[in-house]
Amino acid sequence: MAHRTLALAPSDEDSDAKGSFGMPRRQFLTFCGALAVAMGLPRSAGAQVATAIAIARRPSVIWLQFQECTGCTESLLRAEHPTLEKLILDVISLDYHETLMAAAGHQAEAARVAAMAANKGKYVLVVEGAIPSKENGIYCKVGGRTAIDIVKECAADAAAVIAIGSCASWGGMPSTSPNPTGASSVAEILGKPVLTIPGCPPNPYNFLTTVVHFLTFGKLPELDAKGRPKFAYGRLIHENCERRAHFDAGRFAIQFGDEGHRQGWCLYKLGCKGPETYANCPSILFGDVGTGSWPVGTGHPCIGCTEQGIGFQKPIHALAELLTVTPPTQFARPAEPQGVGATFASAASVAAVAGVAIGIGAKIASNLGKHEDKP
Ligand code: FSX
Ligand code: SF4
Ligand code: F3S
Repeated sequence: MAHRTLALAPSDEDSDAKGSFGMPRRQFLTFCGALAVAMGLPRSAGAQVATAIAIARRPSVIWLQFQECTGCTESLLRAEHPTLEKLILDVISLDYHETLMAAAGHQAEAARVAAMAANKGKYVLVVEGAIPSKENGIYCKVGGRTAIDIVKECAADAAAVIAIGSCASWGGMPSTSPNPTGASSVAEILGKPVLTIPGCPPNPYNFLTTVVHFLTFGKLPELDAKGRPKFAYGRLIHENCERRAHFDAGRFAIQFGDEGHRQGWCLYKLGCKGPETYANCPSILFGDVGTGSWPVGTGHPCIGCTEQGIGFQKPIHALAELLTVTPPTQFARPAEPQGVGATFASAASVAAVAGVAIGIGAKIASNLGKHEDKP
């Protein structure tokens, strides 16, 4: 895959963003309509989104990496279809990114300082990875300076701060007990809330949609109490899951590889944390490889990677807390064969919820040109 060459040219001098990203105009407009729907707006707002993307100055982005596995960056760039990373790298001007930039050592540090000076008060700071706070932060240093120093310096003149991935959002895997380095979230280090896009790794569409919202409306999207965009984290996975009808009908896989597992039944009894995890994974899918491309879709229980206190904390086999369960008015017999006997209530709710939500994912994926559409 060809990466964009990182440059320090002022972001508003680049004309790449004025095109329609290699898509025919009509396909681009349809794609923007899908992005608008993903933001919780009417599809008709797609025209406004398209105009904003086409004429907006690409915001300068300073992307820092600390205690992490680079999975956030990988998920952004490893989409099979080239359009996704092209879109992301065309709507932002990625002016500092240690993994992707050609510069190294002092040159790289100079690039960061120069980009921040050139875009003072206007750049978006994206932080990937947790920040160690024990022993004055000595467990993570870049260029001889602690991650604490760097993130504070970079946040001071940023227009917006985005914590990408669970590590930056709430500490993630590095913060699990006994947390020897004192791994902390960006918000904890800065002492103020920031926008968070949790997930290990996070879904790149949620980053793209957040940036597009910023470009279209000049402000960040509406957030929940944990700093997460409501358009992406406003509903439980359990509400959008394509296996929900099996949950409501009492059809569960009990062991990996058993008949229920092979039939695609609900994974709740294998420890699926979908009932207590807020994320849109089943709706927007991962990797542009088609339907079922998300953890539960592949037959693995959701581990709640977006949720503090659940992902990497709660054992995979432990049963999820059922946060919102509205029982259907009638239940199918647990022994009912797959696809037969689902209740009217469960079938209707799955049709309504999954139809809309999965439709968005399918639409986005198909608009990127590679997807076997659901019937
Ligand atoms: Fe890795 Fe990112 Fe997980 Fe963390 O994603 S995929 S450990 S959330 O910071 O690189
Ligand atoms: Fe889907 Fe998991 Fe809920 Fe079952 S428990 S319906 S697999 S999210
Ligand atoms: Fe994570 Fe669960 Fe989604 S494990 S990727 S929140 S399905």
